[in-house]
Amino acid sequence: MLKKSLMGLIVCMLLTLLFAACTIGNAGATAGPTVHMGATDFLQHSVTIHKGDKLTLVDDASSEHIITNGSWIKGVGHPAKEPGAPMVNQQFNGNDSATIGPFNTAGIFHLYCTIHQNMNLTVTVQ
Ligand SMILES: [Cu+2]
Repeated sequence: MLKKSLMGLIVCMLLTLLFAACTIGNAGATAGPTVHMGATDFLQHSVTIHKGDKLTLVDDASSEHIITNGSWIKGVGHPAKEPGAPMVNQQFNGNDSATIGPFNTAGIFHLYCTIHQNMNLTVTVQ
C-alpha cells in the first residue's frame, strides 16, 4: 500500500516536472519578429514585418533604453509619429524585453532611443 502511494507520488512529481519544463520552454521562445539592442544601439537598424505584426525588442545589455516614435537626425532627436504608426513609449532597464505594436498600417515607421544618440530603427510594414 505504501509502495503504491509512493509510486503515485513519483509519477505526480515527474508530471509536474514535465509541465514545468514545457512552460519554461514557451516563456523563453519569442514568437514573431525581434530586434535586439546592445549597450548603446540597435543591433540592426531596419526590420521588415507584416501588417498586423507586433515587434519584440530585446535589451541584451545592462543599459537603459527609452524607445519612442521619431528619429535622430544629425545628432538631434526628433520625436515624430507617422500616421498609422502605433504609439511607442517603451522603457527598458537592461536585460529585459517588450513587445510593441501591433503595426496595423503598411508603411515606413521610425523609432529611436531618447538616451543614445543615433540609435535609430526603421520599421517597414508590408
Ligand atoms: Cu538606448
